[in-house]
Amino acid sequence: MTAVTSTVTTDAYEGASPEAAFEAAVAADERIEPRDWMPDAYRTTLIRQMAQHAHSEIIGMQPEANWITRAPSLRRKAILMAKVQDEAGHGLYLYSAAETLGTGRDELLDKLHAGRQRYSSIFNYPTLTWADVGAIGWLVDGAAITNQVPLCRCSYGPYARAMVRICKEESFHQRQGYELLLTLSRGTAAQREMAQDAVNRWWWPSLMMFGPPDDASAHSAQSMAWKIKRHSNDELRQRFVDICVPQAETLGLTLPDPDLAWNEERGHYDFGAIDWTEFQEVLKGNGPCNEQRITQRRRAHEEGAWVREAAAAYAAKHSAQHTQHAQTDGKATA
Ligand code: BYC
Repeated sequence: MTAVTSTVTTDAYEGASPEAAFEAAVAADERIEPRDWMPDAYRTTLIRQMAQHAHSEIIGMQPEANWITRAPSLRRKAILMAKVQDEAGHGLYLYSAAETLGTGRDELLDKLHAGRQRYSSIFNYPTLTWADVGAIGWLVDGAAITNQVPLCRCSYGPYARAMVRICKEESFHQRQGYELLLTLSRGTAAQREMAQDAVNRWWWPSLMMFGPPDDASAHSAQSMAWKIKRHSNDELRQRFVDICVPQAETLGLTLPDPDLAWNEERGHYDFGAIDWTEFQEVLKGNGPCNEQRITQRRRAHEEGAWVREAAAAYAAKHSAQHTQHAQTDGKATA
């Protein structure tokens, strides 16, 4: 990964018009910071992508949380709880990063709950067995890392910096999923079958996580020109397939695609056609779990209202005490 070496803001381009300073900073691989001038469409695109990303992190807690009470050992339970908590943390980093663009967290959550902002298609699939926790770690977190490592070089500073920490944690998540599947695949025949079944169900939806094919990707060209995205959806999808095939071999599991074959000429694995109709249906809200996920999210938000109120009351009390102490100290020194 080539690091973005400088965090020089557009202030460095004194004398240039704001537009020219922005273009020059992007061209020079510098980061755009919250107080820098940026085109409205750049801001809107970032809010759209970062909000979708943040929503994915918190909705993504649901399919895995489904297995916390049924984890097969204390060790597995502790690992899974830590992972699900990490996802909540990722959501918080990303909502905070989105707030630097002038949009409040409440507003973003309202849009999610009203169905006006998306979350990743992948979280609309059910976790039917314990092996799904492994398949999510290996494939879903693996796909997420492939997509997110280049986002550490995103032109928008707060998003790029949030991604550095998220990627470190995702890397641990991916490994725990791989290790879980390895244990199952080396276990009894029933465990092995369960691992294979989970991989069969999660493979294609994981490939869809990268978004529509390049020729149908509405935002890619502009996002790449702005260096928000560094690679196209198809490039990253191909990278992911190339990484997964040898890993599946080590696991002793197969990937459910008869067309998967090494292409010497391209230096990549060829793979079969993705069912984009299924993807579009999931995006329209017709996936197996869309209704369940959003209903649960709305309920969690409503049931958490007292926590937000208590936190706000506590903060107000502390701020009042702080002001009172400052006034008392002022009088004492007068
Ligand atoms: N699902 O022009 P395109 C995680 C939409 S969570 C739903 O290619 P773009 C984890 C897209 O929004 C990790 N919608 O878009 C958490 C657009 O619709 P709108 C989640 C999708 O933005 C817990 C339309 O299709 N990762 O790892 O240039 C537990 C056209 O697409 C999807 C991120 O969010 C999809 N899969 O590229 C475990 C990564 N794909 O908005 C794990 C950050 C596309 O015009 N996001 N759409 O109505 C990105 O990198 C980019 O937004 C995408 C799409 C590559 C996803």
